[in-house]
Amino acid sequence: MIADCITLHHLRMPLVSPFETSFGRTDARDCILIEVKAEGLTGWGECVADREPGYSWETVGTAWHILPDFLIPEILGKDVQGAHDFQRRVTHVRGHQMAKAGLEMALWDLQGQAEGKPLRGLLEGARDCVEVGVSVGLQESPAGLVATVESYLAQGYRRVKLKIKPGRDVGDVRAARSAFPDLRLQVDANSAYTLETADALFPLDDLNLLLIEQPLAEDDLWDHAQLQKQFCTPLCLDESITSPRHARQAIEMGACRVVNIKQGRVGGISQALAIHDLCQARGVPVWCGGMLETGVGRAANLALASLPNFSLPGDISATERYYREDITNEIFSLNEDSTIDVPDSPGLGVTINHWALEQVTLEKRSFRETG
Ligand code: OSB
Ligand code: MG
Repeated sequence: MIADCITLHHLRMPLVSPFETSFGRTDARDCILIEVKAEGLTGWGECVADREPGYSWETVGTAWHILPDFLIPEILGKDVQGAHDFQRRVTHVRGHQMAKAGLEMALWDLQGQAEGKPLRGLLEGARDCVEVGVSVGLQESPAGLVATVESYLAQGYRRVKLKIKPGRDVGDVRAARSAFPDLRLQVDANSAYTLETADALFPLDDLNLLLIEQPLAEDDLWDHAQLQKQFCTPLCLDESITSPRHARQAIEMGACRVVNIKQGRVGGISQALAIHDLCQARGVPVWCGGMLETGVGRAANLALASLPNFSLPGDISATERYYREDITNEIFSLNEDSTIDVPDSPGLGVTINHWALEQVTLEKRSFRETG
């Protein structure tokens, strides 16, 4: 398909409650929504880079530079044949996975609309609803954490992830575990420890956790392998896995036993698929991580999570857990069995609420084919 106009929308959306991790606290989430017009259709993608380089070195600012200067020129006015052709055209751009992924998502949306197939169909997803959990940020106190978890359980979530950081780890997790002895519980440190300070996490091994996510630095597969040897609980990597090659090497090295897949972090849905297939072939379970997405990114995550080796619940919560008002007309809600339905309309299966989009747009830039 030949794209004739691409528009970037820089959004800042207020969260229903602040989200705090080991790298910081946020009250409003930034992202770039990417609108691609081609042959009378409009595809949407979400670039999940944040305002600050806390989770990843990519930011709204880096994507706002890389998209217009290097990625958009590779597709505007060119006959791009789907995601693989897109990846081939941008291989000379090193890194910038989130910028690439946002654009690739819009191409999937266009392809699905053109073929009259939902993204789940294009990806050959196996399920029409997927099991999900909720990611709970750092709270004021262990008692506050227990109350927050309780409110999510009341909403129907059956798997909970707790954010931890040095000084707010074993005490918090013990409090949650003793309040909810049978809950499917896991933790995420977002790279807050070193091999030395991770000794503090040893007591977690006795708390029956599904996994411990990204305890060490994002560029440190080797030390994760050393640490995994000291734990019975599976380590899961998030930040460290930015390509199918890293996934393979992490598995071969024993740096993790579970992989968190985020299409944004790995450079697009095509790369997420490759990691899914590789992990499946090696018997490594995967699950779909989240980046507090709008309805656009959430729709993509749900389609991805419908693939067979997504065997653990994803960080894909209902719209109301994040936003009072989303920029899609479709709202995602939690079913009684802690699942969310996968969209089944063509493409991503969501439509934009242009009025809501306008309310949260800080800046907008359009690029047209001039040739
Ligand atoms: O590490 O998984 C993470 C949100 C922003 C950045 C990183 C992470 C997260 C979450 C939230 O844990 C997942 C979600 O509900 O979208
Ligand atoms: Mg994580």
